[in-house]
Amino acid sequence: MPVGGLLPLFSSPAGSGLGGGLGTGLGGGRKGSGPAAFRLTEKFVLLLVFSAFITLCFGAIFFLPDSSKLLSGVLFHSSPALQPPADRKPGPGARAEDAADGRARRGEEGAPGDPAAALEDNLARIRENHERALREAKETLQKLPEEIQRDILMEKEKVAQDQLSNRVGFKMLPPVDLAPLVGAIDREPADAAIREKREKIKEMMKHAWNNYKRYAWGKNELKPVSKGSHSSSLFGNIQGATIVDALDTLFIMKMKDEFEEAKAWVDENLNFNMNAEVSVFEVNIRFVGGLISAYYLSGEEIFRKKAVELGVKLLPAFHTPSGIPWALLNIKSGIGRNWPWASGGSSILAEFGTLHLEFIHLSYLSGNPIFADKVMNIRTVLNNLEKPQGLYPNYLNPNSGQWAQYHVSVGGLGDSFYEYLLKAWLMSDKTDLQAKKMYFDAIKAIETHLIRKSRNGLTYIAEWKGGLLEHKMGHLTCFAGGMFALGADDAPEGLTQHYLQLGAEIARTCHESYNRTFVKLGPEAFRFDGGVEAIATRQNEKYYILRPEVVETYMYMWRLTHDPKYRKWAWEAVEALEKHCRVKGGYSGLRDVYFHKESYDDVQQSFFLAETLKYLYLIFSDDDLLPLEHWIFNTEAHLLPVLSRNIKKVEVNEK
Ligand code: DMJ
Repeated sequence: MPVGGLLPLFSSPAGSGLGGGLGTGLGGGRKGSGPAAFRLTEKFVLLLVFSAFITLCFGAIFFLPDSSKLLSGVLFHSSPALQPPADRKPGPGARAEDAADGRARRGEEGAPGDPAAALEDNLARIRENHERALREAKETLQKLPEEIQRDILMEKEKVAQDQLSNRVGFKMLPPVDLAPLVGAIDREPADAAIREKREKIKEMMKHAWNNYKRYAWGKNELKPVSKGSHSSSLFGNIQGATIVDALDTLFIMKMKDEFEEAKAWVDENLNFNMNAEVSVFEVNIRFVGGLISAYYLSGEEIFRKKAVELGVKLLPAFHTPSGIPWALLNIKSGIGRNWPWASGGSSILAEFGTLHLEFIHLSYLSGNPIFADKVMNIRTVLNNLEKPQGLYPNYLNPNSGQWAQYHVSVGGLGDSFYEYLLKAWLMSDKTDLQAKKMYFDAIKAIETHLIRKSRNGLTYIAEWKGGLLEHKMGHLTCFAGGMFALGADDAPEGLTQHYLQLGAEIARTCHESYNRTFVKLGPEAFRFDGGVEAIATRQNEKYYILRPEVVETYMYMWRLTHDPKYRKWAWEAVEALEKHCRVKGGYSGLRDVYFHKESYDDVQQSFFLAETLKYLYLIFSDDDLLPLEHWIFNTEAHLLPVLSRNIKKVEVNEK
């Protein structure tokens, strides 16, 4: 900077001192001639030396790049070890902001260029840095070496994931081999009576879809009685749950126009760029699962692109010390947390244990192993943990990586974790031996500790609380009949028949829970105590919300045994739905299945279209529609093809 540029800073209004002297000297010519007087050239040299000296001093304070260190060393006697780490050092932009911020907090104006204010700002910033460094050093000293290492790893991973989010979805996704997909489109069943029943179920789908379209298009769900839209907080602000959940059902029912309008909506409106806190589990099973399924069935790229985009959004949920994901995630900020009611802020087995199938496919579809790595880490954590009596408790603390409350359930909070162990084995073309072992070990422990027979011979699955049994079975638990039967073929030690039989017994119990109600649809939970069997005794357990688990088990039992009673029971459910849940504006859940007059809950759940109607349709279809050896149903009945061992599973894009 030129010297002249600095001089005005030091001029004195009185005309005295250097500035004044200079003015006098320069303008006044040779006035003084005594020994104390200087000649003009001497004055000029003196002036130059003096101004150079002043410039140097101020330069040291304000303009040298790292003068803060100098000052802090002098003023605060700081040791180099307590300086903020290099990567935390604020950049030039941050300096200006810090200074301005310091000014604001002190309530000063501080015009730019005012040296006193600048010095003040510098000192404030130095003080702040110093205090922060002290704080951080203190925190670091209190941490164990493993914790420090873990923090570094988490930080590194966050950077890697940020890079990934910027990459995936904007680059070409790798080619996918859709050739082995069989049975996505079928022929009409030969039997006319069956064909007619199947047509009826398709008509139910049309009724549900058309009313959703009429009254709630683009929103999450339909209110069929009040004819409006319903939105659950599970999806944050993400919209269109019914559309995405229904896609594959529309496809297999050959509702082509409806599928096309759903696809167009996804293309134009399905949006994940929003400030929304979502349930990672629900968004995964319905949206990621629905999109992947639609992609494999139709081959339309838009579905794959959206699935991968959403998968990337969910990745920050895994930023926990153990890698066990949070239940809730803000998909904009990437901040996660757990349900406040879940045993001291624990993650829930059925939630973090129900990501595996979709995430394995996301890796395959994106060519990036990060998704598979995340769920394989969950697997490793669970496999390494000590299990009480071989059982998996429902709550796990993501910070400590340890179990919380010992509550075990094959219904809500636990259910689909077991389902995904079995299906991971099947979806891997039976190469994932770890999943197989964990599944069969788990169901062995469940059979020993949770499965009981009622006095009149109904087999049920109770809940286990720290060793004590609660003799209650949820509607959700009824899926387990299908699961036992589906895994039976690969059971160890000649147990195939045993597990098939167990599946049949659970199907029978769940059918009884339907049969013992007024509407012939089952309650949310039923009990085997106080002299009752398969009946809900508490008012808050008497509702039915169009859930699929019972017909899901009928579907597997039908496919695996062809026992006609499963078609009969499925048809009973169809008739009950038509009689009691169908309203002009769609299908509604019921508040009390024992009550002689319908009391509607006024919600048409998206899983009614994704699951209940799909399973019913399959029961009245031939087995060549979606053969079980080729397709895996995720827990929302979305279709994931078996990843044949001939497919090279995950190839990294960037190689
Ligand atoms: C569905 O969203 C899924 O089946 C989930 O696994 C459990 N609950 C509902 C249906 O009841």
